Amino acid sequence: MASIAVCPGSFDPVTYGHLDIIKRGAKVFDKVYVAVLNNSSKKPLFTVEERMELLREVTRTLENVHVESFHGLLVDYARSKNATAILRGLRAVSDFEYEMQITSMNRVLDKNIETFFMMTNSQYAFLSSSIVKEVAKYNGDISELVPPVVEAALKRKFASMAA
Ligand code: COD
Repeated sequence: MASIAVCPGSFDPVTYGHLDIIKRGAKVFDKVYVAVLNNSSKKPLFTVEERMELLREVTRTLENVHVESFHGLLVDYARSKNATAILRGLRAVSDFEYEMQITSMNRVLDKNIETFFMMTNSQYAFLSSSIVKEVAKYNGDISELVPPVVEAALKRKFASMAA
């Protein structure tokens, strides 16, 4: 039976930290669905379509990685893909409490879906989409934090907001 994992997140936008987890996950699982949360209660910088497009561009060479969006419960989406694993990244102790909460909740909702954590590559331990947006907003150098296509999209987004 093929091992199928879902790697869920907001990805607003995708960073080298996310990409590191996705690439490593793609070596472990037969198929990885990168699933962008479509949640109208949040106010993201990029639309779901824009976030998916950026993810597709940066994962283009990974044949077993598929980018989709989902709404509602993650476990329902995972079941719809026949996934038995949820893949998450862990940066620091500060991530732990939140991750423990959602992992425990998901386990209550579906005990057949296991969550797997990968420690971030130490060079990306400080990296988050929020920090990237903050630096990009004030024209700081983000070239080591996000792929070039994401850097360009951020520049365009902030330029259009300033216009
Ligand atoms: N290095 C390594 N990993 C990283 C880095 C980094 N620098 N930055 C982020 N990551 C990892 C995160 O730990 C995460 O695993 C993944 O990349 C995505 O990150 P984000 O920040 O985009 O994702 P979140 O935390 O916003 O995702 C939240 C979910 C979408 C998983 C959650 O809200 C959800 O499941 N919602 C659906 C509703 C539901 O089912 N609720 C019940 C369970 S609470």
